[in-house]
Amino acid sequence: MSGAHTIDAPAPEVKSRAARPRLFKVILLNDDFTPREFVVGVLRRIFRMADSEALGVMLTAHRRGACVVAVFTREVAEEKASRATQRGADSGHPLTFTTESE
Ligand code: TYC
Repeated sequence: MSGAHTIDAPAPEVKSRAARPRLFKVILLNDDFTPREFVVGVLRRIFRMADSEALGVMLTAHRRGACVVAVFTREVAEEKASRATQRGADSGHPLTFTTESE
């Protein structure tokens, strides 16, 4: 109880949530239609990857069905996944990026 001479400590769970925000993975999904070079271009532009890194991520998604691209705070992950997916849609490709809580 709070009185004139006591100060309540913040609840521990509130404190740790603020210090370590939840992280979200951006995941690239394979499809049968988007050209490989287009996928590499999107990874380079939106996720600022080097060519070799983008090629590796694209090939992993192509072979295994999906690949983790990067990890961000929720807001950044959702914004990047949405922009990257929209790039494909703008060019008529079904390219899809999703997000998932870590
Ligand atoms: N599978 C696509 C093709 O053969 C290339 C591709 C790779 C598409 C990865 C999406 O996430 C992807 N043209």
